[in-house]
Amino acid sequence: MKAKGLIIALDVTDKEKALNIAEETSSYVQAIKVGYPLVLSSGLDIIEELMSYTETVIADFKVADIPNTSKIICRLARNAGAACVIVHGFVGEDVLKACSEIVDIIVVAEMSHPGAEAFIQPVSEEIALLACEYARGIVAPATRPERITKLRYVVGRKLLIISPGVKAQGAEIGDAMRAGADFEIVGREIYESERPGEKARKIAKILKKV
Ligand code: BMP
Repeated sequence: MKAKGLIIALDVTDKEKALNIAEETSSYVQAIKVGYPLVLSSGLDIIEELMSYTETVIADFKVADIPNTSKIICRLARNAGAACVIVHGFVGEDVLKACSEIVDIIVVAEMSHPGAEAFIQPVSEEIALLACEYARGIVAPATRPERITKLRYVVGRKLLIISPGVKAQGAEIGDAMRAGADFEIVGREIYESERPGEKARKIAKILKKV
């Protein structure tokens, strides 16, 4: 994954639309993040199809099961072509270890929605510290830039920070990167736009300046 920039969250449920958006935005995004909406509607093979438009597909399966089941999920994603898999950190060290033996993982340290303040935020710094042992990166919330700065302090330069919550969830483009993130994840702002390619181009231009 190239050093910094934009990740598109391709949460559409129509395969043709997904492929069209991937093609239109391919010059401006460093990676495509796919999750349950697209994979459950189009099948796991969509990952390989998307690789015509990007080097890096991130499988956002927010894996949160026992080590054995988590491993099976990671293996399926890796064999389908995913460069890395997003795994929840709160499930503990044995799960992170098991998953990291199969594929590169990115660990959810803290989520971007308001409800995350109740249960995950109080332990997010511990999760980030644990991630340093097993992960390539963490997920941290663009909606709370001060938390990104704190989590960057915890992981140092060792891990990538990828950050969702931009526009549709309230953060402005560039907030997360200014606070210490490497990548901003943008979904609806791009895929619901009339011209996704043009929207991605504009966002990428702003992020480049940051
Ligand atoms: P949007 O820009 O449409 O809000 O999309 C954000 C994407 O990031 C979605 O795929 C969502 O599932 C994901 N995400 C998030 O919004 N907050 C988190 O804390 C973790 C996520 O993976």
